This record gives sequence, structure tokens and C-alpha cells, in this order.
Amino acid sequence: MSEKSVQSPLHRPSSHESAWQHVSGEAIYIDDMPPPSGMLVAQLVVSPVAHGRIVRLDTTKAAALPGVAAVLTAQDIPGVNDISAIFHDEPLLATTEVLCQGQAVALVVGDSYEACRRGVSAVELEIEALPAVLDVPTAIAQQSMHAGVHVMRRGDVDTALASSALKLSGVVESPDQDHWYLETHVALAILEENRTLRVYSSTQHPAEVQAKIGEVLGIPRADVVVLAPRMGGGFGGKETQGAHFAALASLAAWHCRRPVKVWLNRDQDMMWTGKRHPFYSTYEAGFDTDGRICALKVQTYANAGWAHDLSRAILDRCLFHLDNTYFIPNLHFEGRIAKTHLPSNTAYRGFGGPQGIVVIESVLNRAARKLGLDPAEVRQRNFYGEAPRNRTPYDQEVVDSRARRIYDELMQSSRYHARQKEVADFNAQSRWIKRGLAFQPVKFGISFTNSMLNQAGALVLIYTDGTVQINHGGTEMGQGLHTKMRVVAAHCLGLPQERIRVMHTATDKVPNTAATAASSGADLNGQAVHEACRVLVERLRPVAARMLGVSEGEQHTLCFAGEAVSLPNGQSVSFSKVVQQAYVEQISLSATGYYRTPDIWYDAEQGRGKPFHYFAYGAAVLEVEVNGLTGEHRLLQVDILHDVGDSLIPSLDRGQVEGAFIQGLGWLTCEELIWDDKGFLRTHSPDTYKIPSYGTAPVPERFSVQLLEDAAQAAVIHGSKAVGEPPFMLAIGVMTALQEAVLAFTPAAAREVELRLPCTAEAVLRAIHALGAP
Ligand code: MTE
Ligand code: LUZ
Ligand code: MOS
Repeated sequence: MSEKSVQSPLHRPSSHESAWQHVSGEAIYIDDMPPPSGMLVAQLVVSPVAHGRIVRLDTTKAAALPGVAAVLTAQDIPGVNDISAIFHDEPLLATTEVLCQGQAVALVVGDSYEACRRGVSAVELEIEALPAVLDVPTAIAQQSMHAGVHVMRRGDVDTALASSALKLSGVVESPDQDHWYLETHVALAILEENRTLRVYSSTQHPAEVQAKIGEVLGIPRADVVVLAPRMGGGFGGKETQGAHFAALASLAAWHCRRPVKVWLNRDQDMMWTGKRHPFYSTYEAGFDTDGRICALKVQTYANAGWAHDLSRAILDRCLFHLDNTYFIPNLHFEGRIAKTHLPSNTAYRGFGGPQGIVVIESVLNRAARKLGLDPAEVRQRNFYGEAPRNRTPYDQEVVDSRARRIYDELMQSSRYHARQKEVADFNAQSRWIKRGLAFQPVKFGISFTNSMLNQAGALVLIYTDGTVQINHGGTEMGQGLHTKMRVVAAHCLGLPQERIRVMHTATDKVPNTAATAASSGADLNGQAVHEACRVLVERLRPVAARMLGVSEGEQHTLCFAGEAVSLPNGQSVSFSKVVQQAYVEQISLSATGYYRTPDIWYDAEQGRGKPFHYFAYGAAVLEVEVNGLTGEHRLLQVDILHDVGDSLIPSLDRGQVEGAFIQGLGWLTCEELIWDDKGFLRTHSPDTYKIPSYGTAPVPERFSVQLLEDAAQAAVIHGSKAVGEPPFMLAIGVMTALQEAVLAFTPAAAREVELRLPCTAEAVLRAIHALGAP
């Protein structure tokens, strides 16, 4: 029987399980929760300098102010003063040294935000400023590096470079990006009886928040329950960094014996929390005259900020994506982590992948233009193919590459070649306005590259009225994970979605979970939910068989669908009757499910392994129009063909593709973080930091998103594929399209263009002027 049966909601459009609450305003985010009786709030005292020594910290006057309940410093931490995810290099509250502006030094707890702010002003903090390192070139010069070097190599890169027909070298710098989730960081900690801490946290990683609270307070994890009801967006910004605010709220609740909420306003969130890592990469590349890459040497540096956070894994994923969809026979990739005095940069959709892909795409653009070839054609010629052109730089075999199929279908459907001619014709007759067309493929590795993290659990409860609650380890941040999990359970149990509730994520339901990240939330938790439901179906099957008078040998013909258990002849009994009978027969109606991704590994010393369970693919064709007098652009048309396998819920996946792509456009065109030479962020609110919005560039005027058909993925839940991050990188095509348009302003069609990222109007105008045009 086809999975897409009449009664199952699987592989069909569905609205987001919270859509109605989102739209009506009834969805409760943590800051919306009715304050528990006696609740206090808090404000942080932070470092005003990027680097300095704490000379004096006196909280006496602040603590004596009316309305101030406590002023907490590092000395008030009963356990370990560390909030880092991995490297133990991130004090919760600074002690002797501050390493970025906005680093937390003390916490003022009080009856109201006003009282807390008065308290912050009354804290006497003297800091002796020290020299600060803010960018990668300075960090290299001063050898300011965090631990960790990652190397991948294959073939003889120097010989291959020397004998290449075309040699290129250069620098690619990619910018940082604020997450701009609609809900800023927030946590509410409630101390309950018998020293139990119940903490509501806006986090993608409740298990880590629980662990960190335990360490900071010096209490066992079993005394801490972390709940993550829903997030108003995470985008990676809450993969580790939610722990900080949850631990501060917990510390304050512990001290004051009252509920405490810690919430950042937009400016604080933008100034104090980590961003996407800017990367600085140098390269040497060699090509043959047909535009095939022969050799690539890359030195890349992640600008990590003051602490490690996830920088090592982010650097790794950058290296894992320097190839994108292209086979590179000879290579040497080397990555390092620069230590600077910026807020500690963190996970952000793509997780180093975009920063890697931007490098190879820049190189391919230059090669194509030097050789007088179409950049799309050069990309196609370099696609992975048959052995031996099917091994990644880390030696994973590329099986079932869908890049070529997507290329063929999208070139057709977008009329790429015809439109290339139309663009040339337009440019020939238009002096001040020029257009550019680009093709951008993506291949993105799915799995946490730390293989251990690829595990998930679920707990499914059936009640005797036939309704169901499911719990799983993933968190809902708007991406639709809960909706997907509900569909997986509905399909397996044969119930309509309305009979199933997805409960708030909580560490006392499913323990020791991974972060909801790496786009793998549905892959991992979907298998766990399916497994728990399958166990329950197998328990209910004999009960239904007895009720229908079916022999043990015929049990397997029973079908769970349409809220009933049926025989092929149509005879059936309702699901709730079966459940009631199971209860009478004293059969357990709850089960756990567990999943780990099989057969993945990576040897970082050797730079070899199979880190990814599979790859997600997609491609975009983008057409831009540039105004040569202002540098502004319009995105006239975007056609995307994306591979989400056999989508669990196509309507949600389409939303993910659109959202990721537009967030990528923001990174590359309009979002610009400006740090002054003191390491202070000058653009910390929406009046100076522009994210994409409807009706203006970079949002495309015509936008078509198609999901690849007949694309079931083996060994993934119901043939689906991860979708959250991969389409972000399709936006990199806007860089190529803008470069093409800029080049069109020169009469002699110059072959080199310098266009820095992000491609703001100023950057585009500078690039045009640098070519001596218009
Ligand atoms: N979509 C929404 N609406 N909000 C988000 O915060 N985060 C993205 C992506 N899509 C995000 C989102 C990121 S960074 C990841 S890793 C995935 O969702 C995580 O969820 P998944 O694994 O369930 O796809
Ligand atoms: N987090 C992580 C991630 O810890 N490892 C990863 O590989 C990853 N990839 C994407 C996003 N978050
Ligand atoms: Mo996403 S960067 O993996 O949270």
C-alpha cells in the first residue's frame, strides 16, 4: 500500500500545529506567561569595553536600593562558574578579566525593570581597558587563536597548481549576521518544593541548559526540569546561548527563593549575544581551459569572538562544504579559529556551510569569467560524477547525487539559456540599469558532524479515550517540527491529527537529548516517535485481533487507519475500543522510542570519514536588476528547485525553503553589522540593521519554489529529507548575479569584479565605480 493513503496526513499539506495560536496571538511565549506569585526580574551589568581588567566591583550601594532584591556576582555562584558548551572557557559572570563588550559581570535582581536599571547604574565597576583584537588579520598577526586546527588533503596540490592552465589566488571575506529571532533570549526559573528547579527556557537545547544549571548551582541534573514550550525563532542562536540566561535566572531564583525572569530587550540581545561567524579565507586555485578545477588550496579562519562556543564544529562544517557540489581532485584545506574580543559567535543556519560555499563559488565565478565561459556551465562541468569523481575532500562517497538532475530540470523550467540572451539584449539597450542572471546549486551534509550527537528519543502515551500525547526530544522554533512529529504518529497509529497532541519539550519526558539543530530534528525525532508508535501498535494488534476474531497468523493483515483497526474485508473495530480493551487486559499504553543514525563516523586527525548520513540538494536561478546610479538592486525573479525527499509535509517544507533563502539573501545583501574600533556594535536595532521585509529588495518580485518530484530518500523517516538549513545557501547566487550585472556596466565587458559582502547598495556602487563605470 502506498504511504500516501487516503486517510493518512503523511506527505500532504498541513498547517503548522500552532498556526492558529500564532495568528490569533494566543500562543504563549515565555515572556507572555502570567508571572508566578512573587516573581522578580533582572538586568545585567556588562563590560563596557572589549577587553579589560576588572579593577574594582562594588555592589553595596546597588544592593541597598529600594526594589533591588539582590546583586549577584561570580562570588555568589555555588557551583562552577562556567557556561561553555564544550571548552570550559566561558565564565557565567566575569571575575578578573573581561573579553568582550557586553560580557556579563553582575546581575541585579529586583521587583521591576526600573528598580533593576537603577541598581545597574549604582554598581561601581572600574575596568582598566586593554588592547582589543577585533578582526582576523589582526588575530593572525598577533597569533590570537583558540585551540583547534582542521586539515583535509588529497593528491598533490602544489604540482597540480603549478601545471594548471589558469591559476587564481585571492581572499574571500564573509560577513557576520544577527539571528533576529522575533523572540529575544528569555528564561523563567521557579524554585519548587524540595529544591526542585523548574526552568522555562527559550532554547534549542533543553538538556544542555539543564546540565549547565546543575553545574552552576552544584546540584544534580535530576533536581532540574527544563521546559522549552516554543521559541519565536532560534536559527542557531539558541543552540548554546540560551543556557546563559537560564543559568542566571536559576542562580537568582536559588538566592532569592523567588521566581526570577531574565529577558533581554532587542538592543541588549543584539549587542551581547553571538552571531554568525565572519570568515576570512585565502585561496589558490588551478583550472584547465574547460573550466574544470584541478587544484584548490584554502586557508580559512573563523572569527570566533572571545570563547570557543561551537566554533570548532562550525569551522569543521565550513571545511566540509568548501567542495559544495563539485569534485576537486587535488586539495589542501586548512582551518583555524581566531580569538577576538567580540561576543562569542555561535551557530547560525548553515553552521559554517555558507561560509565555505561562498569561497568555492567566488573562485568558480572568477575562473568562468577569465576563461570566457558561462558561470553556470562551469559549475555543471565540475559536478560530482562517476568514480573516481565521486569522493568528497574527506573521502565520503557521493551516492545518488541529485545535482545534475536538478540542474537539468531547473535550466529547462527557468528558461535559463533563453533568459541569458534576454538579459544581454536588455543590457545592450539600457544604460543606467543592468541585469544579471545566475545559477546556484547546493549540496549540504545532513548529520551532526560530531557523530555521537545523532540520537533521539520519544515518549508516546495513549489514553483510554483513544487520544494520544507525544513527547520527543526536539524543540519547536517555528520550523514545524511538532507538526511533522504529529503526522508521523498519526500515520503509524492510524489516527487523525486532531486526536494527537504534541506536548511541550521537557527534560523530564525525554532525557539527554541533542540540540534541535543541524536540520536533523525531524529525521532523528521522527524515527524515535515512529518507533514508540510502532511498539504500541504491536501491543494493540493482538487485542484487536481477538476482538475481531482473527487468528494469530492473520494478525499482520490488520490495518491501523481511519481511527480504527480493520481487516482487508472491511470489518473493523474503533481505535478507542481497542485501547479500552487493552486497558482491561492490563496492557501498557505508553512506550518510548529511540533512534541513532547508523554507520557514520569521522576521523578528524586523518580528515577522513563518513560524517554525513546523506546530502540534501537544491538549486536556484536568480535574476537581479542593478541601478548604476544608486547601487540599489531589485530581485526580479527567483526559481528554486529543492530536494526534500518525499516531504513529510510539503506546505511546511516550502515555507522552510522560502524562509531560509530569504534569510540567506539578508546575509548577503542588506544585513550589515558595524562594529566600531572599540568593539562596540553600532547597529543594534532595526533602525540601523536591515533584515529582509516584504515589498522591498531583497525579497524576490517573482518567486517560484518547486520541490523535486520522485525523490524518496532511503533510510530516512518515510523517505523525507532535512530542509531547515540547506536552502539558505541557494541565496549565494545573488552574489554571482550582482557581479554579472556590475560587469555589464563596462563597455568592454571586464572580466574581474571586486564586490565585497554583504552586497549593500554602497558595495555595489563601489564595485561599479572601481570598474570606471558607468
Ligand atoms: N525555521 C523557523 N521558522 N525558525 C527557526 O528558528 N531554525 C533553522 C531551521 N528553520 C529555524 C527554522 C535552523 S538553524 C535549523 S538547524 C532547523 O530549522 C532546526 O529544526 P529542524 O531540525 O527541525 O529542521
Ligand atoms: N551543531 C552541531 C550543528 O553541534 N554540529 C553540527 O554539525 C551542526 N550542524 C549544523 C547546525 N548545528
Ligand atoms: Mo541550526 S544553525 O543547526 O540551529
